[in-house]
Amino acid sequence: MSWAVLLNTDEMSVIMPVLIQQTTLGRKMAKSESKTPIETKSMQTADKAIPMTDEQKFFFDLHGWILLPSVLSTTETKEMRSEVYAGAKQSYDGALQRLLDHPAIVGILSEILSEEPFVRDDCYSFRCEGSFTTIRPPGWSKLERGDMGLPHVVRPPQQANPMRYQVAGEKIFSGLTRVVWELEEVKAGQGGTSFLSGSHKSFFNYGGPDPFRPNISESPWESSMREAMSEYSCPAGSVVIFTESLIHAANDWTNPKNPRCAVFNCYNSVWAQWHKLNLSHEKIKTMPLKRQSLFRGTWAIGGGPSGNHQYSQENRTW
Ligand SMILES: O=C(O)CCC(=O)C(=O)O
Repeated sequence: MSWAVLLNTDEMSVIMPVLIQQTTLGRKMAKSESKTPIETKSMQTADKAIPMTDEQKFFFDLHGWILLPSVLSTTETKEMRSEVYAGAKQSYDGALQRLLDHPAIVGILSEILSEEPFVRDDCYSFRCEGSFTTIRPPGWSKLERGDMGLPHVVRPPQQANPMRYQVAGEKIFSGLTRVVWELEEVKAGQGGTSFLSGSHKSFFNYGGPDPFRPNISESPWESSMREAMSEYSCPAGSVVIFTESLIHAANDWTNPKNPRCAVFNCYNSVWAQWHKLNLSHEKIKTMPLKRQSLFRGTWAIGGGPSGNHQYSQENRTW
């Protein structure tokens, strides 16, 4: 049995290793490669969710993010990367579509965005909010982004709202949650997303003039907060999961060896929505039935005895 080390690294050192079973991930990925679930209409996608471990829960709660290295095989990574380089703007088509409900993230998202009674076989217990891809060549500047690379959150963690990170009854609710698939190698300090670990649970505001502002602009502590931020190194085919209640930022891509090529997918509770979905019914209908359920309507009670389990044109997120 071989093990991969799940590392949260900064430039100089390994902060904390968390073990995941590499053979399990490898076997399941090989299975998904051999099938083409995108073309089938089966209820189930090819693989079974891998449950979140207690160790992953501990570090996700502590830091607000975790990294799962080398989740995708080299072949799978190459295929998905070439789709992004060929112009894919979201992970809604081709091999990239498999990332939406990859077994390595399904167990984790079920744990941090749902409750046990709502976890079912015939639909996912969380929603997909949307997807985008990015290619950042060496020399790419964070100033190209609308937010100019300012550290930000969905809503300041001190404010009560349905997007926020919470823990109650020994249960995580991560709120708006981001899953980043890194399809090229990332080196700490050379342009991956950076995180102010623990800030998702901060009781105090980050010092700007407006407590409702979701970024740290005009905070006199900007440079000390940036210095305290963690970065990660990972091989191509790794995935980073973080709560959007965590202060995080985009950074200049300075790695001369390769561009950043990443897929950013966003998830939420089936009872909450932040982003308006820009995805056609025609596209959703090409997906396996269970994958379609990621885009069903955002509600819990009412709507007939069958409940909110299946996607349809009438029961979709807008
Ligand atoms: O582009 C990045 O590295 C940061 C992404 C980001 O800000 C987000 O996912 O909310």
